[in-house]
Amino acid sequence: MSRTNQDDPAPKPLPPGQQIVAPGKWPLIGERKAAPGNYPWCLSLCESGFKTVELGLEDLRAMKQTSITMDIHCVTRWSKMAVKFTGVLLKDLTESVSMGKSSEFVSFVAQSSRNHSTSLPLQEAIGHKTLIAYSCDGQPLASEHGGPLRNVVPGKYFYKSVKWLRKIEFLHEDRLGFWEAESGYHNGADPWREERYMAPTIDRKTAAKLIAERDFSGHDLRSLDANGRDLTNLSAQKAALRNANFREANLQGANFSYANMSNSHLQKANLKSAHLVGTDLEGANLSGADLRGADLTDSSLIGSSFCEWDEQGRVVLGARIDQTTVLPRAILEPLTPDQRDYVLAQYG
Ligand SMILES: Nc1nc2c(c(=O)[nH]1)N[C@H]1C(S)=C(S)[C@@H](COP(=O)(O)O)O[C@H]1N2
Ligand SMILES: [Mo]
Repeated sequence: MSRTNQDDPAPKPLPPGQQIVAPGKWPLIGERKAAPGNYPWCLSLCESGFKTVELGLEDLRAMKQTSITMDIHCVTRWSKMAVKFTGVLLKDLTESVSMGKSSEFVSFVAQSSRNHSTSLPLQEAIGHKTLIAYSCDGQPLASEHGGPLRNVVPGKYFYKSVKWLRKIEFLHEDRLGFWEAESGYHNGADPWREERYMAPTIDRKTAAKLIAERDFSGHDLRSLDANGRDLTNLSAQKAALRNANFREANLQGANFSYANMSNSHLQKANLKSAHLVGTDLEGANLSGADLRGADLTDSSLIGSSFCEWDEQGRVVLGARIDQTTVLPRAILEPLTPDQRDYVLAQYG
């Protein structure tokens, strides 16, 4: 069909597999606050062979100021469109302190108790208009969202944007960031190419053994492929199962308490009477899963899906949920409105 009405606003482009958060919502992801440290805030710029430069917030405010309106895309499938950040472009910053010329990579380091950081090739970071931001939508950046200072990288998953930015290091060789090293997040982070995860880390033999024993508890099995497997009564407490594929698997009575199942694929899985207590299900797809008798108390559901619709808005794949499914109202709050409405409708 051709577009005839010239006044129609162009549809907002959303990368594949993302869903837009409810208006006014901005989920809090990862760390909630900075580690204790020295104030007033300062930003260190380091490059081997050069003297470290320390800049206060006032120094940054005195530099050329730029505002960028960008879309936030979290790897766990939520997007927040058109957020305006204000600060100093990495390009302008490197020029004003004459740093970075002899380096290929840049690492953004947070003031965080786990030494959180992320990195990018320097030219890519500059090309993407990376901004060292101190304000958001005209207000000082809120501390839970990284205030007083964070970097933001338009056109990359949001894990490339570090909260409580304390240090920028210019490097000859790349140094993987926290999520990239700890959780297998893809170092490229291109949302249009769905660069969410690196390849699986476990070898096939180990995976086959654990599947046969039906005991995943405490193991790191990210990106595991268990498509269609019979894993009745599986024991998987506290397992790391990010991006695991459980499509159409039999998981009846399985125990996933406090497991990390973010971005896992659970379409049409049999989850009858499964324990999903305290489970991280952020970005997980539970469309068409059988959740009768399942307990999802205290699970985290930011960016999760329970239903898929066709273009006409008809349900094509909906989770089976009834009075025996334990899904406290409060945990449904971070779902998109259409997902929440679907779930609530199942309770009648
Ligand atoms: N210091 C720090 N920065 C971080 C993280 C974190 O855990 N600690 N998480 C990253 C991830 S995965 C995302 S999606 C965004 C979340 O930012 P928000 O909490 O402001 O939404 O911060 C990124 N930067
Ligand atoms: Mo994220």
